[in-house]
Amino acid sequence: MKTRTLEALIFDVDGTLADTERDGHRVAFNTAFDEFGVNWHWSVDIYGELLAITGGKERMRHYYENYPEAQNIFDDFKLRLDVLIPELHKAKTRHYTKLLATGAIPLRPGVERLLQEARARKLRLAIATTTTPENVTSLLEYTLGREAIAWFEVIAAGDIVPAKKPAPDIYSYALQQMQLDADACFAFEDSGNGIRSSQGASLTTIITPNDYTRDHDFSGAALILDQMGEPGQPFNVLAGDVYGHSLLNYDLLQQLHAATRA
Ligand code: XBP
Ligand code: MG
Repeated sequence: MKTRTLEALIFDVDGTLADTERDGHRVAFNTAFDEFGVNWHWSVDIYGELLAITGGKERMRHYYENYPEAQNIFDDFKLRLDVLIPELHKAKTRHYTKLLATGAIPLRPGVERLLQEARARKLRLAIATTTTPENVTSLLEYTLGREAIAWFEVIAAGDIVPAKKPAPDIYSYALQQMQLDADACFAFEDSGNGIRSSQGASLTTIITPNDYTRDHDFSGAALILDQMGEPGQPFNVLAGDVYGHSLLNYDLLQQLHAATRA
């Protein structure tokens, strides 16, 4: 029997805090390809396939190595792949953060409400994501305000660990930085790779899937909700017990945590 109280919430970013992939990352990749004269274009459907590979640099290399149409590219690119992929990725990050600054990508329903409530109830907050650190700080700045970056005592992101999700390393890193055991925390994820990572670090995980991830395997999730819910916009429960609640709030988290300890 575990005895810990709930102390911290650890959030994935892309797909969980905001729907960033289709209209954010994908668009920024395509703009970077255009900027570099690379004749690649990632459609909504192709990008959905490519999301199986986490990390933008890894995703571009995977595309180059596995999609026949990606080979139809200038020779210099093939010779300088190891240099050009990081350069393309830097440009992509520039385009992505510029896009975030326009306010084009809002937080998903209930995210700000839950973060504010967690802060008021003195839960500790952290982030565990494969995306580049400045993408995280930009998203927080342009949705919640610059001061919100400091709400998170750890922002574990990008290349800080060599093995990206689905490896557990990024969650293990966040736990280690916070000096917390997994059973004092919940993880929040939206994808199959994400839950494999969080579960690999022994974290109880709550899933809010999106259009790209709704058919993923979420076996072992504590709860699957279509979204976190707002007053007047309750969540739909896809799996798990919500103890009569209609919003993902502090009380529901406490009840869930007590149930997972029993
Ligand atoms: C997010 C990702 C990221 C972004 C792109 O996965 O896979 O790679 O799509 O970010 P998760 P970068 O939500 O599971 O963390 O281009 O900055 O790598
Ligand atoms: Mg995600």
